[in-house]
Amino acid sequence: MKPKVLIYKKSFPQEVIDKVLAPHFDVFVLGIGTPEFKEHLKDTVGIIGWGGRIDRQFLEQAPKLKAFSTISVGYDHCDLAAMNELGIRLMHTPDVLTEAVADSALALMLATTRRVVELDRHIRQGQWVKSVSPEWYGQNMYKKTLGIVGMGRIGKAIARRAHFGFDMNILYHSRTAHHDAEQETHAQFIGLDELLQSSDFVCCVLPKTPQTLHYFKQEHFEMMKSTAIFINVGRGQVVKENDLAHALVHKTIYAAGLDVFEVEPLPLDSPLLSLDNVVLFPHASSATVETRFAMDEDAAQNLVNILTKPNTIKNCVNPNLC
Ligand code: 8YV
Repeated sequence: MKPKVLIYKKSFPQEVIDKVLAPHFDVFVLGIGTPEFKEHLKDTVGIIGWGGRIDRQFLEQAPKLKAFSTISVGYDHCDLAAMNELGIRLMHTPDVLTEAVADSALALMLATTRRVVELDRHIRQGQWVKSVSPEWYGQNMYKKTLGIVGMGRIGKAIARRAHFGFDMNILYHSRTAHHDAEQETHAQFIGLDELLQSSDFVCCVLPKTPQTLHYFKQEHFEMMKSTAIFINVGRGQVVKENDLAHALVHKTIYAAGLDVFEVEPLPLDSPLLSLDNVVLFPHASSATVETRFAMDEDAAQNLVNILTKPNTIKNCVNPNLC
């Protein structure tokens, strides 16, 4: 019998299981809340999946667990302190989704500034009865200023698209300066207030951490231009969503394009749902056929590496345990 690995993603590709995992492990694909999953937790050495709350209570049900491999770059659903204490290595997939998420940020920028979804709705409702008049005009994206908050891999990929594709002026705010982005896209490192006041698009790519919780609130939306557009492809809890909805209702800012929300799936009583100047995406920035396959494959390979090769640090969130 080989060591046991659990996967709690129903659509996980069988070919990845066969090729990457099966030579080393007995693999079980099960729903995370099911009694069978709970039973298998008792002797599993590795888990692959995304979502749920991977907290101390969950981890303590898996006394043999050596590694958890999340199918994501973000790991805010995992209790890292508990994992460190229990000696469980946490693996993630930071590289393979960068370009797909950057594409989504640009999609949300274009959709909001050119009002693509709103005008599509008008056509379907039979409101296109004469040539387009100024009430339906959008705003240019070409040569505008983009402020990126959180300049990691994804922020840099967004900057590249905006600079080379749309000749945009790039500003960024981050914990540290990124000279590579400054050289490549002429991005300028500035303070948050100045970024908010000067940008036509403000793009949030921040992860959720204790420091970024409700990072964007009313005072920040009030600093932005009334023509500015707010994009979020980071994490929903980084934004005080009620303050954002208030800013959109009162046209403090022009529009928002959101892939992530404080509560997901977005509750049906969210004020965002009744606003025309918001484009909503269901936490789907990495959701392309190619990227999701690459993430699944990466998560599987990460688990094999950490459990079979000593000193694996690539894609390990807590290399102190390797
Ligand atoms: C999700 C994401 O993980 O990688 C992240 O951090 O937010 C997304 O790519 C994905 O939806 C789940 O597989």
